Amino acid sequence: MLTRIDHIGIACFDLDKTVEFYRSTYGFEVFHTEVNEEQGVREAMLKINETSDGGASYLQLLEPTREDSTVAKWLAKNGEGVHHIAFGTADVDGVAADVRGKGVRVLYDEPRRGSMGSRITFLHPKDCHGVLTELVTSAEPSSAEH
Ligand code: V0V
Ligand code: CO
Repeated sequence: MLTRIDHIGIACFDLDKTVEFYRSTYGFEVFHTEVNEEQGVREAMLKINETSDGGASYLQLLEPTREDSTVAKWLAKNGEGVHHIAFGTADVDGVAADVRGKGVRVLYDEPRRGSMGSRITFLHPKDCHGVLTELVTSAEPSSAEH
């Protein structure tokens, strides 16, 4: 079961400038930053609100770390903007299996490492009415790295 919008992923050319825009315009502060080499991104998570399932919702600002990354390719084609949405679930394996059974392409055989120690997978945008969709199970609070 999906219980929240975990984050909205926004692709940008310059992470520091984009972080500053969200801080000065709306007052959102950076909750967490990290580099995910496997995904080819440097990211900043801005926490929007905590949710009733014990999780939270974020904006995820993404800057590519290499030319051949998915985000670099997307930016070259589209420019900056909303890149993906991510739904939170306590059971990413179960939801992935369920949607796969409904004919949606799940991009990874097994969930991979996401932000803050989460486990993530993606659904192909062409099977989701044009929206790159991510499924996220957050790390237990004790194992999250801040
Ligand atoms: C591509 N397409 C998209 C899209 N990316 N449509 C909507 N939203 C996107 N973000 C469309 C594209 O316009 C093409 O449509 C078609 O899909 C094939 O795209 P492509 O440019 O040829 O690119 P591919 O096929 O090489 O790669 C597309 C996929 C790739 C979705 C397979 O981006 C991928 O593996 N994404 C998952 C990983 C990822 O995005 N990581 C970065 C975030 P037309 O032109 O043929 O009609 S990392 C993250 O979120 C983390 C770490 C986290 O949350 O913790
Ligand atoms: Co994401």
